[in-house]
Amino acid sequence: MTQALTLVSHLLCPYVQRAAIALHEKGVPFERVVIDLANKPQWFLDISPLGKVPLLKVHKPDGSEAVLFESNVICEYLEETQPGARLHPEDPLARAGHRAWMEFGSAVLADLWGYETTQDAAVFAQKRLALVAKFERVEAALASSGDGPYFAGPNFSLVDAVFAPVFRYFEVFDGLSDSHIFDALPRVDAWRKALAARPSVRDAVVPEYPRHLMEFLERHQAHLLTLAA
Ligand SMILES: N[C@@H](CCC(=O)N[C@@H](CS)C(=O)NCC(=O)O)C(=O)O
Repeated sequence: MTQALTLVSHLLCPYVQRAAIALHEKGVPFERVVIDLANKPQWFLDISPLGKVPLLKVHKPDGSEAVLFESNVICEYLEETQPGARLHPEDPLARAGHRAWMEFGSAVLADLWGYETTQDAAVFAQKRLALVAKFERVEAALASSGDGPYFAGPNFSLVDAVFAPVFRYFEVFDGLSDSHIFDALPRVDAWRKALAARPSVRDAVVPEYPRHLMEFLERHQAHLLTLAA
């Protein structure tokens, strides 16, 4: 049964991008409503238990509406209910492993938040090291998970949908000043390039995404900006 879907979004949010990528991969049409997190509308606060995006509004055939929050929960719901490409492995053990790496992607985003918002050079250096350590773990996981181009080999999965928005940040950051984070991580480097070329990944953000991210860095007076050549 088809149900109309609305993804409540923010232009930069990496968690929103997960759901948008999954929807694109499955070829499922959806409406996107973009809100300003600095000025959250009351209707959004009323339906978002944590005051966070993404939300997925599911319009039911009887006219009622359900609201899902938490990006990974939304992705799992889409996987269970929507037609199109399967984005999880069939094997339960492999599927559990993928879910674990999706969680790992959220831990990477927590370090990234500090990396991109801090004004402090020492905190920045510490977050950079934390990111390198996490990407080294990813490099090791890729070594045992297939020959690419995606996380588990030729088939795009939800782990790819989680990491693509992570890597997108570095397209902008490394344009300011090369972080060299991926220099010794050839598998991660090849993976991020394959993800950047994927249409669902490209289309998960507006073309003005780099400008919005630069404005975000300026609003935070981010240390990253001081590294620009
Ligand atoms: N665990 C949540 C995290 C979502 C999240 O942190 N969203 C951010 C934007 S990227 C947000 O809405 N923050 C609320 C705010 O900035 O006030 C998920 O996976 O959906």
